[in-house]
Amino acid sequence: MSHDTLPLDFTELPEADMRERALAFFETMKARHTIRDFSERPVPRDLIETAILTAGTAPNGANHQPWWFSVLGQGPLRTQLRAAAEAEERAFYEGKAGEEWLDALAPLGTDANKPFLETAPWIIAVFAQRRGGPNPGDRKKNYYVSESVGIACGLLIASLHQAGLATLTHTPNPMSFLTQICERPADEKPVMLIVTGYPIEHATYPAHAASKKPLDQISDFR
Ligand code: IYR
Repeated sequence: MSHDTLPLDFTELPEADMRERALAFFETMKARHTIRDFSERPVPRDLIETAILTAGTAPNGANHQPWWFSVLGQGPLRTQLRAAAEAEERAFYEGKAGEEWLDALAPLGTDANKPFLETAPWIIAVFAQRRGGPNPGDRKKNYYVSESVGIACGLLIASLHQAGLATLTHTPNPMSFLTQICERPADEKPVMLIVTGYPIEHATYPAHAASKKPLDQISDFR
């Protein structure tokens, strides 16, 4: 197998510009907060397509791109999705979670009701492919699947936020019902739902989520 190369399109920036851009992106991302009250207002599909294309640029194992994004617009599948997810969530909140987990969630104010699963304009169900490859129809082993899909989800969320949309990651547990609803193969693992749309007017987010750890609590330099 050949290993051809291509010239990298790279323009070095003046240091002041680098700093300004890095800080501007930090400010942009700092303003993102998960919300749970979505407006039903439609959002153009091309914004979702661009976010998925952005996610698809994620670094990943052997460039096998081991992800699938199943997009659910408003409609009957969403009614099914909500019913299935809320059934899981009821079991979770009514005991399966355990006391420690429920205590950790208390400051978020979440419960088993997930109306946004039906009302938000778009939901992206993200799947991880254990097998695949760079080309359609490949059935090769994939590598670093959860790392790759995790990075892709981060880029997807950043793109949606940058486009001016609100986001929510949602992980009903277990999520196997997504395989049926999205008609995905059994060897693909549902990873998370990314809910997106406009926030309702005067939307809020939990104060608990506002505080982010300072640099010295999340890093060291040696
Ligand atoms: N999936 C549940 C519970 C939940 C768990 C965590 I960890 C969160 O950060 C938020 C919620 C739910 O969506 O309610």
